[in-house]
Order: sequence, then C-alpha cells, then structure tokens
Amino acid sequence: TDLHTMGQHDFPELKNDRLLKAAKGEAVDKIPVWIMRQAGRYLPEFREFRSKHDFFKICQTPELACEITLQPIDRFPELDASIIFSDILVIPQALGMTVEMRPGVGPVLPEPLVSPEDLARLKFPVDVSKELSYVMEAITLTRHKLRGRVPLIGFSGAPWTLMGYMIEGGGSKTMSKSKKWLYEHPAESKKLLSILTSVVSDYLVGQAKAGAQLLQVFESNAEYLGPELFNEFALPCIRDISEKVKRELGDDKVPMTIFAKGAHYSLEELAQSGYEVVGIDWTVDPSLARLKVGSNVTLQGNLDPCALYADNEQLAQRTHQMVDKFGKQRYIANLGHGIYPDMDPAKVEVFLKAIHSH
Ligand code: 1CP
Repeated sequence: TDLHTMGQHDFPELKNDRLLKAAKGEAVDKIPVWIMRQAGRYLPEFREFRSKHDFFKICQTPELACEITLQPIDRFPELDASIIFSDILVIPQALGMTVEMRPGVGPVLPEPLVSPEDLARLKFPVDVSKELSYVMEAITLTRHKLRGRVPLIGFSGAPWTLMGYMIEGGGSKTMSKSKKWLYEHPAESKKLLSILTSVVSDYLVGQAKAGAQLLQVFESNAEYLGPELFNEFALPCIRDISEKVKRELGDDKVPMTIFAKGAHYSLEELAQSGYEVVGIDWTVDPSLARLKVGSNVTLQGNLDPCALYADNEQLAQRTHQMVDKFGKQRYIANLGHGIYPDMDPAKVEVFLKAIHSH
C-alpha cells in the first residue's frame, strides 16, 4: 500500500469517543482511561518483539510501530485510547543528532550540545513532513488498523524536556548541565527553545493531519525547574505550541493535552495555556488541582504508578478514592506517570476495571 496516498478522510468510524468527549468537557457514560507508556516493556509480547527489532527501527517502520501500538489495545478491551508508538527523542534525531537506545540504560545522545556554538550543528530548518514522515505514516496506518475501536493519540516532547536530553546526552538526576545553560546563556537557551518550539509545532500539526485525534505534549522534565525558570523558559514555548498548532489546523483542530510532570507550581498558568486537558502527576491532590485549574479544562491522571504493586483490593480501593476526588466530569483517568517495566499486566486490568466500574 502507498501510505502517502492512503485517504485521510476515509478512516473507520470511531466507536468509542469517551476520551474525546471528556477532553471537550462533554458528558460521558464511563470515565475514559488509558495509561502512559501502555505499550512497553511490562508487556511480555513487547519484550518478545523487542528482542527481534532495534528500538528506533520499530519507530521508523510504520507496520512495526502500528503493531506495538495495538498490543495493549488487543490485550485490554477496557482501554479508551491508543497512543502511537514512538519516542520524544525522534525530534533531536530530525535535527541531526544521534540518539541510541541502550538496553538497561535508556536513551543516549553520544554527541550532546556542550556550548552555544554547538547550535550550529543542528540541521534547522527541518522539513518535518519529510524527516518524520515515518511517524505520520505509522499514524495513518494505525488509524485504519484500529478499526475505530478507540481514538489515537499523537505526542511530542516539549521544548525544555527535549533541550534537557540534547544537552545532558541522556537522562539526568539533576539536569544541571541544561539548567546551567538557562543561567549562563539565557539568550542562546531561548534560541534553542524557539527552534524546538517551531519543530514540535510542525510535528504535531503533521500528526493531526495524518490522523491523530488528540495531541499530548510531554514536559517530563518540568520537575527540575521552579516557577521562575519554568515561567521564563518552558511555559512560553508550551503556549506558543498550542497557539501555532490550533492556528495551522484551523477547522481540523484536535484537543490537546499538556502533561508537565512536577509542575504543581504552575497549574494555574498551564490551565490557561491553550490546552483542553492538563495532566497531573501523583504528587498533586486532585481536589487541589481542580481548585487551581478551574472548571474550563479537563484533568488527567494521576494514580501513583507504584500503586500497581499493591494487592488487587488495595489497588481498586485507591483507584476509587482517586476517582471520588476528581469526579466524573472533565476527567480522564491515567497514572501519574508512565508504567514501569517490572509491573504486572494483570494489575493494569484491575486498574482499568476499577475506573469503569466506578
Ligand atoms: O505506549 C506508550 O506510551 C509508548 C510510547 C512512548 C512514549 C509516549 C515511548 C516508548 N516513549 C514515550 C515518551 C517518552 N520518552 C517520554 C515522555 C514520557 C515520560 O515522561 O515517561 C520520555 C521522557 C522519553 C525518553 C525515554 N525513552 C526514556 C526516559 C529516560 C530517562 O531516564 O529520562 C526511556 C527509558 C525511553 C525508552 C523507551 N521509550 C519507549 C519505550 C517502550 C522505551 C523502552 C526502550 C526499550 O524498549 O528498550
């Protein structure tokens, strides 16, 4: 099949629209639920598949990315959404940086940005529809293969989080090298952030045009900033992205989610940054979050992922307590961060059923 010419307007009809309804603030029959990192190493079928294929090879091959995206959907009929299998680090790759996925270590960028002169190494502007066409093709293919069972979420890392990986060369306990840039080279940091804002915006627009029905922006490294650095460096990019994406999509806009992990200090601002949904991590009390964001956005979250280590009864009870605090309106259930590789898929089922039976 020629994926480029696959019709974008003849997708199978959506049979489960709870997620989209909740995102738009409409009433739902049951609370929609999905799980961050729902396709991944906690699933034996993923580990089996992964032993045969390189991580980024899977991301770059639409048929393989589609197959992995569908694994949790086939296994858990209670899931109300799928999320395209990819990684936030495809953006540094599109900018010309090498990213390797090392087993047991995670992502490694062997040639990180060290000083502002290194910005010249980035290949910018980027033609995202060309460099990341494989993601768009994976999305279009997956929309067909889902057969309308659940909506498909597209995603991107947010600029500050991507900047962190590009400077640290991988994950970091402190983000001190990238925070050093913010203090030592604020103008050059803003230059890098604006490059990323532009690429991320184009990338999200491309995903929606390819068939993504909701777009989530992961600001996973917000927890390293406080309100001052976040408001000066990260938040303006987050705002620009929602504005650009919505402007470019026009009548074809899709709901958007901002998940800024650890940004409890900025919930009021995030609620006004142009996103329909604000994701919260498990350190935030749901009732307090609702007070802070007001009634015009949908909240998403936020069970402590480690609650999946509890026995079934305790897990169901804690899940019900969480739902009681969020309420049924303008709410999408999820964990407060991604599921961990050593978690038991059976617990996922307990969690999903506890949400739907509430
Ligand atoms: O179903 C899904 O959600 C899978 C798709 C997905 C997503 C949404 C993957 C696959 N990665 C991501 C996003 C992502 N990647 C984020 C944002 C979400 C979050 O905060 O968890 C981040 C920070 C990354 C970067 C990344 N990629 C890490 C974290 C490293 C660190 O220490 O900071 C890791 C471990 C990866 C690898 C990765 N990405 C995805 C999978 C399944 C894996 C495991 C790799 C493997 O199979 O070896």
